[in-house]
Order: sequence, then structure tokens, then C-alpha cells
Amino acid sequence: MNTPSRILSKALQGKIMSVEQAASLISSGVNVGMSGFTGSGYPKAVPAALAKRIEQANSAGEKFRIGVWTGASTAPELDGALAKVDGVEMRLPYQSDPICRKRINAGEMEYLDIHLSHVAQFVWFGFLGKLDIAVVEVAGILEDGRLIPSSSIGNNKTWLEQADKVILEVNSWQDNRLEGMHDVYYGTNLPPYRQPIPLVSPQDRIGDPYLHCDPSKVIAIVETHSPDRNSAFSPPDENSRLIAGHILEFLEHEVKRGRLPKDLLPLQSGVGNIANAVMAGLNHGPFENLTAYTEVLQDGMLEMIRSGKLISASATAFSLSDTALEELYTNFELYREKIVLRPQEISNHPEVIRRLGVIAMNGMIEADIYGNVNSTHVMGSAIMNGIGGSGDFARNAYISIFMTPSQAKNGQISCIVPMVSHVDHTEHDVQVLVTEQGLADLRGLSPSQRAKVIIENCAHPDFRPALQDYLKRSLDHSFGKHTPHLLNEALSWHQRYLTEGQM
Ligand code: 0RQ
Repeated sequence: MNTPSRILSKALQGKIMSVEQAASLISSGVNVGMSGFTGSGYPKAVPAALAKRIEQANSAGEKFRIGVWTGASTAPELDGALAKVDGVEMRLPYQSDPICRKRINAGEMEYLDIHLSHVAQFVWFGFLGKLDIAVVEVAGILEDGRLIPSSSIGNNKTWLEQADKVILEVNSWQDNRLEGMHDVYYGTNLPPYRQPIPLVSPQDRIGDPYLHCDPSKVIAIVETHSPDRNSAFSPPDENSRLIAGHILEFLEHEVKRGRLPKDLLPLQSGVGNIANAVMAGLNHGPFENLTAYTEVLQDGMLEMIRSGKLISASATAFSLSDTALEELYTNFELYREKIVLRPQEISNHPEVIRRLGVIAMNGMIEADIYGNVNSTHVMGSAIMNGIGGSGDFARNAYISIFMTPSQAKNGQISCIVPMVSHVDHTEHDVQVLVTEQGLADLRGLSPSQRAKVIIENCAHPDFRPALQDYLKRSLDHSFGKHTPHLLNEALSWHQRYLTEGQM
């Protein structure tokens, strides 16, 4: 038999088996910790084979469901496949899959939407129950059994340590030059034995480039050769360009006022097209020698490294289009020096985010006139994706910025509302709101001062008069004048715009 090139450990070579055999080792009722973060580094084969098993069980009238824990969102081969066959009892901590979303919103799947930095410690504390099996994609296995992480790390360290059994997918599609790019910190302890995390700048390496796993826990190894989900970004539209422009102007102003250094502070940027457009704006802006301390590295940041604007970036995952991926591996030596991938408990750690003074920029669904932000729910009840890392960064950032176009659904819905229908980030954690209309700097303002600035600077002109009218009447008639509200009206605002198409 030929020695598989990516699996150097002789002891573990004996565990190689077919994907069907590996999937048969997962039984109904277990909790499975899967690798994967925003479409990279997720297992590509075992979840699909498991979905087939579940489908067969369904046809035989048996119920077969598992708990699915990941780093963050994954891909159709994992979330989509398992949700399609109704195989997920509990999903955590973040998803963005349309089939999953439908099941969750139909009440057919439980979903625990938690801060990404909390997941590892919640598992260690025992808050989430037992983790039975880990299914983790790696780029290779060394002779001594250490694992070369894949294109994301997410919660893999915790899954490998906490699960009773481990299934590894060794994906030869992942470029083997990834080896050495990761920094897995093994110094976290439980209270009261915790020590400071010795990370003082984004490029610091404080751990080990490999994941460790007790070989006796490995019950199966599956070889794959499958690409990550590398979705293309749409080119920045007019709204994204305007939002990026407002943010740039704000940052320049902060530098002039001496509140930010000329090379800013480490940047965090959320997922999606607007976040990517802001990075494109920064790439053409006046700032040099920038750094990033973020969770996902999208195309925009790669371009900034290429142009020399960004000198280092720390994340837990790549989230690149095919074109950007090709660029990464064409000029790999350039990127290798500048990028560090870490476990998400470190990439999103409140202690580190606060110490570094991160500038956090995240998307939102809606904000209210007092600065509370809803990142997750439509009409207060239907989940979109989840809070992801936005709360880890917003709560602990030096400056926390939230951005959105001022209107959604072709102008039918205002993203600035009297009272958000669900709160993810309270007024205390939101310092700046931005829409294509303008930017509201909320620092140092009382609630009614904030309301005036948000309505004037951020609301769309089509909705501004209604919001101004609401504020005026609230100021006149509210029970309390600190955060004036007319409660029935604030909530019926959302109901007013509810049509079947928006659900
Ligand atoms: O719906 O796709 O059906 O048209 O929400 O909205 O404008 O495309 O914006 O892709 O940036 O997503 C908050 C969801 C924004 C995202 C959110 C509808 C809109 C569209 C998406 P359609 P856009 P984006 C790090 C940080 C939480 C996690 C996070 C998110 C869809 O940014 O998931 O920040 N954030 N993580 O039409 C009804 C409104 C609406 C609305 C938008 N007011 N009412 N629908 N939409 N506003 C990354 C990780 O943590 C992994």
C-alpha cells in the first residue's frame, strides 16, 4: 500500500477508512464538534455521508438527530446537507445557511446563538453538555501525530481536547504551505488559575503551529480532496462606497484630534460585502502601516497586504473568493509572513481586544434612535445568522462602529427604527453608526441627543420625518424623559412594514 503523503504518523495510518465507515461511527443523539469557520476548514465528506445515513433512518421511520457545534458558519455540504434531512437537534454557535435558517425559524431546529469567544470556555465549564465526537478537517498529520491545521482554526483545539472520539478529514486540497501559519495557544486555564494572555500586538506568536490530539481518541481518518466554499464578493455598490467614505473621513478626523495614531489601531471587520468594501476604501485611503486583529480574513484585507497598506493580520479563518485564494497561493511568501491564524477563543478574546484597542466594524440589521443595535433578528423573531463575533468586538473595542444601508427590501423598510425589535448590542456598546446617508458619532451624547444625531445623519430621507415626528411626540408624552418612548407605537412601527414577502 502506498504511504499517504499527508498522513505521516504510522500509528494513525491504520485508522484510514472510507467516509461511509467513518460516518457509521456517529450515532443518533450525540453532540458533534465540527471544524469550520465562514466556509473554510469545515469537514467536506463525513457530514454528507452522515446526512445519507440520516435519510435512510428517516425512511425507516427512525429519528436520527445530532447536536452540531462548529466555529461559525460552514457550507451547504455540512449545514445544508444535515438541515435538509432534518438531522440537527441543536445547532450552535453561528450559522448562515438558508436551509438551517428556515428550519430554525419554523421551530424545527434548536439554535443557540452565542458569542464566538464564549464557546470554548462554555464547553470547558460544562455548560453545553458533553461533546461526544469531533470531526475536524486538517491539512496533514505529522509523524508524531501533531496535526497541521486547515484554512480555519475556530474551536478545533477545544473539540480535539474535549471530545471522547475524533474523526479527522485530511484534505489534500488545502495547500500544504499552510503549515506554520497557525498559532495555537495552549496556555488557557480555567478560573481561578487563569493567567494573562501574553499577546501584545496582532502579529505576536504565543503558541504552537500545530494542533495536538491524543492518538488513542482517533477512531477514523478520511482522506478528501475538496475545495472550501470560496464565495465571490460583489463589487462595492454605491451604498457600500458611501459607507466606506464616511468611515474613512471619521478615522481621519480622529487622527487629527489625536484620538487615534496615524497608523490607526488594529482593525476588525465583520463578514459580507459592506465590510469588504470598507477594506477596499481603506486600501485607497491615506493610512499606512495598518494592522488587523479580526476573526475572518476576506479579500479586502488580502488586497491591503498586497498593496503594503496592511503590515500584519491576525484572524481565525480565511474567507476568500476563488480569485483571492489564487492570489494567496501565487504570492504565498508575502502573505505567510504577515498572517497568523489563531483559535477563535484568542482571535475574539475580550482581554486581547481591549488591550490592543481594536477598531471594530460590523454589519447590522437595524439600529434604533438611541443606538441599540439588532444584528440578528427580523421582526424580533426570525433569526438571520447570529451574533457571531460582533459582540466580542463591539463590547471591548476602542471604537465600535456598526454599519448598514439606511433602508432594506427596496426601500420598504427603514434600518433606523424607534426601538429595535431585538437587541444584540446595547446603546452602551455602540459608539458610531453609519449608513450611506452619513455617520453618527454617539460618544458622549445622552439618549435624546443621540436620537437627533442618528435620525439626522443616518436615517433615509423617506423615513426621517416619521422618525422625527415619533421623537417629538415621545419627548412630549413619554412616561420618562430620559429615553423617551411611546411603547405601543415603537413596536407597531415594525408591524406596519410587515408584508408576506418580508418574512
Ligand atoms: O436579506 O439576503 O434576503 O436580501 O438582511 O443584509 O444588507 O446584504 O447585509 O450581508 O452585511 O448582512 C447583520 C445580517 C448584515 C450580517 C447582517 C436583510 C437584507 C438581506 C442581509 P436578503 P445585507 P450583510 C464577524 C461579525 C452578525 C454577525 C457579525 C450579520 C439580509 O452582518 O450576520 O456581525 N451580522 N459577525 O435584505 C429586514 C431589516 C434588514 C433586513 C437587512 N432592517 N429588516 N431585513 N435585511 N436589514 C463575522 C462572524 O461572526 C463569523
